[in-house]
Amino acid sequence: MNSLKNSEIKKKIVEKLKSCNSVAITCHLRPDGDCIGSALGLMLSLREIGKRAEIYNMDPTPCFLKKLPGAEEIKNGKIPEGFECIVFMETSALERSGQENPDAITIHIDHHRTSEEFAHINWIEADRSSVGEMIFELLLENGMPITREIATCLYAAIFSDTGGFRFSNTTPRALKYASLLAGAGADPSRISRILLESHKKEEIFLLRKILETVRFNETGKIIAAFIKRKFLEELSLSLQNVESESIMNILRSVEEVEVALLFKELDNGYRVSLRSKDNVDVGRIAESFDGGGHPQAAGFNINLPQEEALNTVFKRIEEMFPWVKKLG
Ligand SMILES: [Mn+2]
Repeated sequence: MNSLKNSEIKKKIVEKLKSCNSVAITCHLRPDGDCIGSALGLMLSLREIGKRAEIYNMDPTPCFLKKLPGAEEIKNGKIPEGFECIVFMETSALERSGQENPDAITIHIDHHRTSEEFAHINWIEADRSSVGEMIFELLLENGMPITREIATCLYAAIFSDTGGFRFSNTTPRALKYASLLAGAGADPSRISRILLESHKKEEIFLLRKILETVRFNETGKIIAAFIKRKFLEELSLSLQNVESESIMNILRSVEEVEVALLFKELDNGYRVSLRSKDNVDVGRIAESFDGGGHPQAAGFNINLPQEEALNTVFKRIEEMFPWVKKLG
């Protein structure tokens, strides 16, 4: 029944997009590869059919994603008036876009299970690997253009949210779509170089500093590391330009580890990113701290000094998932 409903929603979305002359797309705050790639893919496809399509994000595009086709055209700031339709790309809630409630037809496309149906049309499917997969399906099923550039952006989106086809959301469907996108001109080797091998020299020195902060809980099943502001200052780096996914992957790569935590120091407290290996639902942990996310990837803010923050989060995870406290 749900899939029938979803296919009707998809039809409605395409009808709406086709009936509007101008479409603005906006991503969630701290945009990642999935929402940027998806927004670009949709923008470029709409332009192919003669629409005025633009992306307006409140937060800047991370450096490594600027190499994706069309990324140089992403605008920073509020969506100006005059767009007939606005697409919210995996923003979960209106607030997570940083935008104000617009006077336009709104569409919300997301794969977060805690997503709110705040738009006129909401297409939310929590079992999707990425919104990249959803946008590809939307274009494919409706005969919308999928050029080499569009395929590149959507492949990058799926690649990004599946951790390079390694996480448990790497479903047969995600792989099938990636294969179709490669067939449409996306270059897997080039895209993985863009997404995984675009580090600046300074980031290697930053990694050395971060690894010196590594801590484990007693059983070694939780690993945590810190990005302190002074590290960034010493290397003239800014947090938004640090590609932290590869740091998370290094933390996650320890055999016993079930949950990896990265504490990024803010003006007040820390932004905590969580990654898991299937057995711990980190989305639930983040929700318990008023954050959000997926079972494998989530985040929240905590306003406590370093040690207190670390102990509070360790304790919460051990309370919610008591087996994490047991050895073996
Ligand atoms: Mn996503």
